Amino acid sequence: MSHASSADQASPGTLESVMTLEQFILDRRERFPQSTGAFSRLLRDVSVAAKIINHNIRRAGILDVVGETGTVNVQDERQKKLDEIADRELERALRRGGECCLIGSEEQPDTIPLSPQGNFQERFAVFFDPLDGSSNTDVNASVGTIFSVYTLPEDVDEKASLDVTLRPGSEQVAAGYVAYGSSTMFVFTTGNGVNGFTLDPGIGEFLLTHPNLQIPEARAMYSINEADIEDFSPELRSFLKWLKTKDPETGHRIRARYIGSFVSDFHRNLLTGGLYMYPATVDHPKGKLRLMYEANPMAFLVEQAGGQASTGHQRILDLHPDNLHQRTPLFIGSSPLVEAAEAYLQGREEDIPDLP
Ligand code: P6P
Repeated sequence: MSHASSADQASPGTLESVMTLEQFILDRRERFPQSTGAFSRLLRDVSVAAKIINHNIRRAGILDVVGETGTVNVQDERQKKLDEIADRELERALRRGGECCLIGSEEQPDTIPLSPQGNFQERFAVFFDPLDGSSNTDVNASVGTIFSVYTLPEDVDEKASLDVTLRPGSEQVAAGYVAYGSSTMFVFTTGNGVNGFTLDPGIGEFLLTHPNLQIPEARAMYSINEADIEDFSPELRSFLKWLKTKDPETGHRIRARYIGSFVSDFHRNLLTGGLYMYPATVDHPKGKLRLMYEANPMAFLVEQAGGQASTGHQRILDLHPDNLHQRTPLFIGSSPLVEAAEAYLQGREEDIPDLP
């Protein structure tokens, strides 16, 4: 086996030994062999917005960006100043980049057609939750950005209307999130696995730190708001009882972690193994998470990482969207845990698995 000379071996942690997000995307252009680089530029545009959003979040207490705007969004949720900033920066970056024909945002009532510049070989629609869990910003807890990318049919004009883009999550060409936690991470997939990049604030670059992420099948963590337990069905309560059972052999018992930010809970479960649940409740009879820009992108990611995402009765990526802001019940994470939840919720006692 040949050994690289010491001159070739970069010392660990130096720039020579890591790859930037842009280098990674350019190296992976085989995903779109006919690409004019438009897809690479689209992901670059999202990463630029992520850096600007990160800049604002990290100074929230210093800049006048905490608190509420005094307005409510289309979800009838009180908007945070950082919600508005994140929404504005994503729209600006995608409009300025010129690769995106249409955006759909949690903060906007309808999709917004962006007039494309120049000659397009691919046309992209991007759906996003600009700042998931934004109520956490006032208390210095983690938040995130989620995005979902579709290509538009060739024959659609640049003022694409919404119905052209409302397609099942299985037709996404890319999806990802930014987790603004103890560090800032950009995690995405184009259907060829999941890769994670950590922002080095010193050089302003996302560096590859988590290549080819696969979700462990461990019953490590579960995330659900158990304040709603009186709303849960008997089947869901039976599942939660099973989930919390101490393993008689190892003495292991699953841990509860619920941050109030889907991105943060999802990201931790992706690394440790676990399950995030937001079922139908009295306040949210169709679930709380939005299909187009929360459940679908994370379902694409988790399947690429070897996990599953379900309504409890159906695969998330198979759902046919009716509207931009529709909600769905969501069980997402390690496959054995999602399958066990489905078995309980569907009354299939015979399929209840052994404790993983
Ligand atoms: P609850 C944030 O608003 C969010 O959509 C998710 O990020 C989070 O997991 C959930 O709602 C929290 O909702 O009802 O438990 O406060």
